[in-house]
Amino acid sequence: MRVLESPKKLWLALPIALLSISAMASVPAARAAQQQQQTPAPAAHDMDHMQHEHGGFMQEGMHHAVAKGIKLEQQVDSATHTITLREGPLTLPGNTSHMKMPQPPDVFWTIPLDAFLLAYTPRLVDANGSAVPGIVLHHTAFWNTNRSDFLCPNKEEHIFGAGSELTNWTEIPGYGYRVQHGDKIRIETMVHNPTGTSYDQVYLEVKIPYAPAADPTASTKSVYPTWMDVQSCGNSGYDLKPGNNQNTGTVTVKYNGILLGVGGHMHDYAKQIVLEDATRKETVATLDAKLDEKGQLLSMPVVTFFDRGGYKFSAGDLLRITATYDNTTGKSLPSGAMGIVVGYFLPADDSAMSALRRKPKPTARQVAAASHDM
Ligand SMILES: [Cu+2]
Repeated sequence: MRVLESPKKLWLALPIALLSISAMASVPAARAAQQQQQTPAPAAHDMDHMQHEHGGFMQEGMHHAVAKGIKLEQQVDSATHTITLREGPLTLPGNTSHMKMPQPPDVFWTIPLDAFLLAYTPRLVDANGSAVPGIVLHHTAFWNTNRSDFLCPNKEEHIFGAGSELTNWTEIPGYGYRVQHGDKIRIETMVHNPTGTSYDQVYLEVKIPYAPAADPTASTKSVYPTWMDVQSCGNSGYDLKPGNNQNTGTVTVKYNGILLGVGGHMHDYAKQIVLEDATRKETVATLDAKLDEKGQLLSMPVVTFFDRGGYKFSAGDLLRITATYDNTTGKSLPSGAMGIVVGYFLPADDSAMSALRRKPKPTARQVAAASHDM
């Protein structure tokens, strides 16, 4: 087992670690962690009402003003096999919390071709193309609305996420995430600006290299992002009481396959997250948070299972996730915590995963017609 340190708010540090291993390098590109205080979100009961709609993450149900004029554009470069997405423009006045900031509405990316998505490189730029600091990105999350998550079918398939660290989901040679022409990817982005500098006309740009699925020379294997959450299949955010907090969730794997490796996603005051295969009575990984002296999260480790050919999951295995926090603020922190072990799953039989494709929803007109018939 191999343990690597990775940056804070790591939506998936794993690809970095996997790449560094495949490149035979022993030290990942550790990044200077950003000292961003997590802004407590509103109480969980405020967040319930839209969650079941589309398996939301942390944004839905909060009473944000909606930013106007936000568009998503995509550029497909078929010579280099790269898609560039641009979401914006965003106006970000200084010293504005995520609750006060008008937030972009969800935008939808229509997949232009049958392909494997290989990597994601996010960055923030202004209208002149100059870099804007990542600290203004609270998070962005990509969800495939045409597929169900393999661990939590009540949710859309969560395929990518990034926070202020602008984590680069590096390509893992030989692996990719298969999409079909016309798939609709919902992009949920939340911004804030804890700095004293205002930014205008900001765009979130994500570069996504792809491999066309029709390429007969390609031998890309499908991997599935795996979000093992202490909240089981519910909304990921939860409250912290003052002092010690230990929360446990479970989820059942319904497919045979292997886990290639895991990273962790937690917030400030985190101590540890543990993934167990309760059926096998084995600890899969123990990830200890690294904090600064104020309790702010600096990094979570990444563990890979290459040396043993992946960690084997059997259909029916019950996974248990346990997150511990020590909230030293003396106050309760509503929705202040998350505890997610994030990895990549390689199923033994990829065709079994086709069952996760969702049936097309009836259009509004069909719904209206049906209700008139009744
Ligand atoms: Cu989080």
